[in-house]
Amino acid sequence: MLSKREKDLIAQIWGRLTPVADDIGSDALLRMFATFPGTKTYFSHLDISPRSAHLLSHGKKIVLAIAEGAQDISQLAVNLAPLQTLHAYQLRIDPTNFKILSHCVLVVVSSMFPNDFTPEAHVAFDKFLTAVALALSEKYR
Ligand code: HNI
Repeated sequence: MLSKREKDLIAQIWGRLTPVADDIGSDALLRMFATFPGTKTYFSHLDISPRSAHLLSHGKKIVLAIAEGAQDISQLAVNLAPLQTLHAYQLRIDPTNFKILSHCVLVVVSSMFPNDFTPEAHVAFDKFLTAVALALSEKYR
């Protein structure tokens, strides 16, 4: 459960992240592929080499979807409903991977915005990304 202060912090930081959504998303994906190579199998139809057009555009989509979720965290599951369906029924992504990618996003944000990434912001971000991963996992049962 996020406090009002934590929700405000998240909205504030995300406002700064969206202009560099492709950098954040592509770096998070690269880290996910490097640390959990099995995740690459879902992307065999795309060029996932560093800075490739596919990687940047896919990374941007992911980050913008998370940023949109941050606008109204109380409605996260409702707003992510189309993505829940896509990932569970069409793409058939193992839901464990949502936690992995969320963690990679956290790592990238901390390294790109070290001054904003206070312990308080860290907790708020971690809680929020955990909620995103959980929301995306909801259609699996
Ligand atoms: Ni995910 C497509 C958001 C985790 C594999 N994914 C998308 C799209 C968005 C998105 C947005 C584009 C939908 C569209 O075009 O309509 N993905 C998210 C979010 C997370 C996430 C917010 C969680 C943090 N996706 C993952 C994970 C994997 C994954 C963990 C696999 C390991 N996603 C995919 C694949 C596609 C995809 C594969 C289709 C890519 C394509 O273009 O063909």
